[in-house]
Amino acid sequence: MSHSMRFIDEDPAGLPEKRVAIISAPLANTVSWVGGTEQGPAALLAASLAVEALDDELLRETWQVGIEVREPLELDGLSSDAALQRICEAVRQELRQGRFPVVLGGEHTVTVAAVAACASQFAGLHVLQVDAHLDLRESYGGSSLSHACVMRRLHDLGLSFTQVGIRSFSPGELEFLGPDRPGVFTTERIRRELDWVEQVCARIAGPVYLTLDVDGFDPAVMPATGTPEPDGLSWPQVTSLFRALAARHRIVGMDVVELAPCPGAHHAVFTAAKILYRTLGYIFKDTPLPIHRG
Ligand SMILES: [Mn+2]
Repeated sequence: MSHSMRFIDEDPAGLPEKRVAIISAPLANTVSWVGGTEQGPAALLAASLAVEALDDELLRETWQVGIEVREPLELDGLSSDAALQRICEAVRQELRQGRFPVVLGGEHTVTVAAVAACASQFAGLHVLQVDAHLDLRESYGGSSLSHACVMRRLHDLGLSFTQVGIRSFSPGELEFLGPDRPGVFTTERIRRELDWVEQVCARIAGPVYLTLDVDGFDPAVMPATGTPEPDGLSWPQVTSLFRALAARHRIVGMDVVELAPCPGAHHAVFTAAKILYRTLGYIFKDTPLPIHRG
């Protein structure tokens, strides 16, 4: 698939400000089951061309905040360490220019690099993870930089985090968290505790980094991922979380990871593109837009 240099089928070139940079990081070094995440960024960008430029909830043309798509990072043949360094540097560059970085995976490991870049700029960074999995393993498949270890690596960096949509974990991960797990919102807990969105927001004090592993969604909504776990989050659940989060907290960076396009499920890549557009809409909800059209 050729790489679209646009997100949403509108040309940002003439806009006075470019506030968002989309960085494709098609890393796929530690796939556990079904592969294809290296095709995720190109598929999401291609699908975005079919997403309506007028956001149907916000009634705003969010693309006018200025969303630029970068050339995909060249990660082929690199070790995970070297790939993460490249991603981290790319995110740093955008932050230096005051841009909001969006990283498209690729496997979830890319988050380690993006968060490290954001954490060096924003003190007290909290990470909000939407995911079916805790990703708290010390190592997995012989690698400490496996997608299954992402949140453990962020813990090693001393960052606080909250995990939403969880429904798959190992005994060792539970042991690591201990008996009380206030920061883990399983889908079962979300059903029981109706104020879960409020609870998630109340855990966060400072700036937030948002990492969306698409397998947090229910597989009916999002089949295009390596390990589709049943009983996942719905579109309204995810949007209500992101809406509240953006209204109450400063989101300083985000990623969409683990998208693995599969034949016959083009609704899934469309959904991934649309949730990114909607989330940017929430984040830049109060930014004045330069163009008014009837
Ligand atoms: Mn996951």
